[in-house]
Amino acid sequence: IESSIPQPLREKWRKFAATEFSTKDEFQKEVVKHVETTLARSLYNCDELAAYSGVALAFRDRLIIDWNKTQQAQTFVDQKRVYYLSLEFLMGRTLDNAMLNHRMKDTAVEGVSELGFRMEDLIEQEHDAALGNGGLGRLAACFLDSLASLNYPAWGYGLRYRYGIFKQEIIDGYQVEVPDYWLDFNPWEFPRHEITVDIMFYGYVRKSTDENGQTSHVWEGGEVVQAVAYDSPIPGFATSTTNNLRLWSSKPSSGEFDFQKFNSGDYESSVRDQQRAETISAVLYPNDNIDVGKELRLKQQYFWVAASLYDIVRRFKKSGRAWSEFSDQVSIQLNDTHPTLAIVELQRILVDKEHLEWDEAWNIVTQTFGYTNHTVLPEALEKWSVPLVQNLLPRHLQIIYDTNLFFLQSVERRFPKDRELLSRVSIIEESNPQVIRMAYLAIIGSKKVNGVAELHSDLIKTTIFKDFVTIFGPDKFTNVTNGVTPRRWLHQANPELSKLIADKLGGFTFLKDLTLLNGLEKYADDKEFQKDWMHIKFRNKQRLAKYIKDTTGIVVNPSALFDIQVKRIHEYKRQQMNIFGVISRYLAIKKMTKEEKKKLVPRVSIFGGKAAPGYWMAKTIIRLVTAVSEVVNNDPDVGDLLKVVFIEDYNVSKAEFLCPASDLSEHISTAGTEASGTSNMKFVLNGGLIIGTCDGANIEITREIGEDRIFLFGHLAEDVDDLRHAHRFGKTEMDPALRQVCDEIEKGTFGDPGVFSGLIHALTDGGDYYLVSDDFASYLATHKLVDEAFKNEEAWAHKCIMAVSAMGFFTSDRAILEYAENIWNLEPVVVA
Ligand code: BZD
Repeated sequence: IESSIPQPLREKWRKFAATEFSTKDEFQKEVVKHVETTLARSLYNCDELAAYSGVALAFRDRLIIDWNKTQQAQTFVDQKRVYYLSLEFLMGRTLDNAMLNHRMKDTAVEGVSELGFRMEDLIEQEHDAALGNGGLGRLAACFLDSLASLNYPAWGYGLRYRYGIFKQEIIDGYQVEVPDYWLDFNPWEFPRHEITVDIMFYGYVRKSTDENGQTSHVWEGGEVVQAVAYDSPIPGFATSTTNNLRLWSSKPSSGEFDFQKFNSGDYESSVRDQQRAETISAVLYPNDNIDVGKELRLKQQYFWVAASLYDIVRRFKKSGRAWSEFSDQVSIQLNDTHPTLAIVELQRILVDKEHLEWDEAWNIVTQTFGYTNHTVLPEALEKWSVPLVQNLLPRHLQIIYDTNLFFLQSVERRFPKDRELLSRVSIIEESNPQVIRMAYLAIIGSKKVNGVAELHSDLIKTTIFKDFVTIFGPDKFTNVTNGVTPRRWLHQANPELSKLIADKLGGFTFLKDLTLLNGLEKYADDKEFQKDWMHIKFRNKQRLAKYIKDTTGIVVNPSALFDIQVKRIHEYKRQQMNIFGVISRYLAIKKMTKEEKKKLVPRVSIFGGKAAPGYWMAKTIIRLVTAVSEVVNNDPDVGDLLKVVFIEDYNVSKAEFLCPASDLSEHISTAGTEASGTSNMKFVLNGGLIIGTCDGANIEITREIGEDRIFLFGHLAEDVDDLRHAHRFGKTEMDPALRQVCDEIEKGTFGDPGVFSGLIHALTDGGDYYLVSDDFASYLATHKLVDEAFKNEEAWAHKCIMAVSAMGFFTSDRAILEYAENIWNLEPVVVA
């Protein structure tokens, strides 16, 4: 308030308020101004990077104007805001999205072309913001887009990693990790050096008693690190609403960086202190769906959570409301268990700092949080060792113990004498050392818990969280099926298809109401439309073929069936089954007569994805793919009938040209293991069909688009336990086709078989945990059906069009509306 301009002077300010460019000329003027002044370059010295920067800065100015307006409007109406806490935001590039959301891309394209540049080339200059691993991080990014597009008052909170997910290089067929330093030039972020929070670690807890005899806990004597805010504007599509993504960066707190040491010449130790502080936000952990339990990761979690909560509470306190109104003003969504400490931290603030009674505080806490679960895989469920937490966050451990005590007491009252139940639901697992089950803490501290697809939400209720359904009742547990933003994943990634659809539907309104796609149904039989449709697919495939040629030297035929599996490499996602299937096809081709070959549909099998650096099996899968590609692509018996490609460094901007270029994509996880999957949605939305298991969102996709427009195969989730049991205790024979594949690998057809022995072992003595052998026959048979179907281009086009027309459900707008209505109780704020 003190920093605002006095009332009588404001007219002057308003007179000179910044304005948005709206014509090509105004846009060009802005670009040239930024190149010449902000960048201090000139028309004699303007390469593509400088031109990109000029364009980005011109659009950034527009975003900022809307961003300021939005923040003022949201503060003025003083309604509830939602805060999305996520350790990952996999944003990808910003410029193209900003131009499209502002509906100014055509103007800008023309504008830069007159200045001597091609927009495609400028867009390519931008580094991906890759602060995430995979689906969970990308979901957070899609949700931010939808929140802004639907005018919801929402902030994202995360960490500003200096290094995002590593860059993947393939060297001699193996993955090599290279650091991703992305902050060299990032026009989209604003350092807020004045917005800082001091965060404490370690130390001890002292009990103090005040004059009224009230005791309270004081946590002190620890090490302090400073959090600095960096803000990025998040524009909505065709609206002024521009929300904020606030990422925290760590540095030594002003008291901590020891000037004494520096002054006395002990530079090294003073620099070490600085580095220790900066390490917290230095690097994104590159593991998805595996919990490693490192102290630095816990530090990251607390650092980010504590800074965010301090900020949220500070904003609430400015409103001058009573604490009882906190959860009317604030909803906090926990993206997986990574921010679960926020529950403990809010309780600590309310009890230790604001001196509320425990129960009153706990009521506020449990009305504020929602928890989204993204996995049932036991190895991915976070557990922190008690001694680790005791040392790093001694007061938080006390609060966790008290929370657990009160919770177990209430369970005991309702289910007397059920010791088993108590030990099953305790937040503390009695292992050695004891560990804290973060998911249990998240459930107990939240109002609602949701899974991310129907099957997944059912599974968590009947398996890992079953006891909590008994205790809290079924209404606490709900489903919000994931979605993807059609702005980035259709309009931006596939502009020609978006335009074709808009021509039929009478404009681009479908981008904001995706159910309008059902208007395409009536054109599914239209031969002209089918031709246009397939022609766009062909051009997208040509573009990918060119990329493959340029980056790998492999020549692929754009008329072949493009079969794509791109996602993190994981045994449960079964890329191994895919490459075994490719080998099987290769062996079949080797035996074919000329006549048989003529009838075969040519295929290009495309793989892409990163393996966690410590995940040896995943790395071996990559090595097998590259080994098979070397053999198959150079075998003259095969020619165009089969090509195998591994796309290096799969990321968001590569997904943007891969999704539009698939005929078939693979979503083939062992049933019951993939919580939802979101690339399945992106591929279908872009007019590709999918081969998949009855898992995650595949099931709902099938329900929406119809069974004959998807290639489903394999066992069901309900069969999995029995099948695993049979592998462990019975005598199971390996599927004969898979046996042949293994024999071929062991013969050395793809190089030293020792390299792949782990993969073979997993199928045999390893008990085939992911049921590759059980599903293999049905997988191969289904691929045969795909081949047959692809031969009839009209029927194929019909399927694709019908599928797209039924994809309206899978927009992230629908998901966000469900969160807003069923979990957050959030109303939009329209910005004038
Ligand atoms: O979340 C993914 C699931 O595996 C997908 O099925 C689902 O569609 C998406 C979105 O809900 N989970 C992840 O991506 N998980 C991680 O990346 C992750 C990262 C760190 C620690 C644990 C998991």
